[in-house]
Amino acid sequence: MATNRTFTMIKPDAVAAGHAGAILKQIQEAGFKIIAMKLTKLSPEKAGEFYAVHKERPFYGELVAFMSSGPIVAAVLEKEKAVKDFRKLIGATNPADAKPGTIRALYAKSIGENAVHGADSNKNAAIEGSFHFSAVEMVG
Ligand code: 3AN
Repeated sequence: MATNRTFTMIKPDAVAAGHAGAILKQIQEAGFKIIAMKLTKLSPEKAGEFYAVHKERPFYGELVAFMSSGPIVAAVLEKEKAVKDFRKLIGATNPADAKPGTIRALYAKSIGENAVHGADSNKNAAIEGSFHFSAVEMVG
């Protein structure tokens, strides 16, 4: 298949700072097609479930508290090599290491409050997309 899908969230820090529009513009200009999208707010339970893979990491509590602290924008994106190219577009987890011009270099405050999430594999993109959207909500 020539195109594939990835999953993203614009995190509470970036939504609260009013950067959602600029980030979506950058995502679209990089060639990603939005096939599902919503503004939503995760409960601590839902955020804990979403980040269950990080349960043993020292920052898990902080991550769950932050991700449930305010509205987020969740979206499924489609493009050739979507997962890989989106990780490139968002930049390194720590904004201090993110390349100039990447979304995290432009908008992230810290390694914890780092503006956007991007799925790290095709498998996780599918799991995370269906965590937030039903099949009929994906209109690509
Ligand atoms: P990425 O989001 O780049 O895939 P992961 O999967 O290592 O990075 O981490 C998931 C999320 O956990 C990050 N987006 C970030 O919000 C948070 N996080 C990662 N490392 C730290 C850390 N050392 N301290 C606080 N939060 C962290």
